[in-house]
Amino acid sequence: MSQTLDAEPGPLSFEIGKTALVVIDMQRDFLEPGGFGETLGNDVSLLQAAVGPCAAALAAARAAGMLVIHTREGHRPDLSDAPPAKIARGEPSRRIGDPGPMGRILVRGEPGHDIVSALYPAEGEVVLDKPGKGAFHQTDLEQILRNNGVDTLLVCGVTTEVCVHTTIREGNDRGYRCVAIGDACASYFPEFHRVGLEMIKAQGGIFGWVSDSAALTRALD
Ligand code: TIU
Repeated sequence: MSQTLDAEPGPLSFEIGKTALVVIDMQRDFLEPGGFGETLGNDVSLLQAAVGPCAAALAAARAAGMLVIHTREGHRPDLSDAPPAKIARGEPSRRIGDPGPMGRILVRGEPGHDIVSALYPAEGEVVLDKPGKGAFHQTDLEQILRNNGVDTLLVCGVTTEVCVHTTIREGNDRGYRCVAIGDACASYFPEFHRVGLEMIKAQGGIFGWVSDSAALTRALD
């Protein structure tokens, strides 16, 4: 049985069993003070806007029995998978791997690398660690999606124009139908959030669709 999701540039028909909700990087390092997002000079409070809508999308997906995948951006403790060009970004005394109030910045296993408590993964949900911005880069995401027969990705999380965009672009090029759940995404730059969503759905949906958490909840009801 298929469901219909109200989206732009047009409605999308999808099957729950062939769809995954992908929650991108809702980590303390991006959403809470003292983490990677703040070291880059950002006002992290702006990302709070996505928490409620992400929780609604998660609740709807869980109730429907949909595959849920949480991603986390971060690096091995020895930083062997962190490109020097990436480490060089940000305030010199608080770069990737440096100590901070939530442990070493953007390092796997540290408190800041963990997902915020409001959106914590449930038992059995996939948690995917990724070293880059896109969720397909150097991860087993494609294998997981193939094994589960997935053809459609509902993508939410942070930030809209960085990791959400990169993942949607990567997914689109791999043949997945990608939908940004717009209100469940957020950016440190409200303008980039707005324009980022516009970019996805322009030109007849050049690399995806844009919907919202209320439409997703209606579609799965
Ligand atoms: N800085 C910024 O906007 N984003 C990132 O570095 N990572 C993600 O988007 N997750």
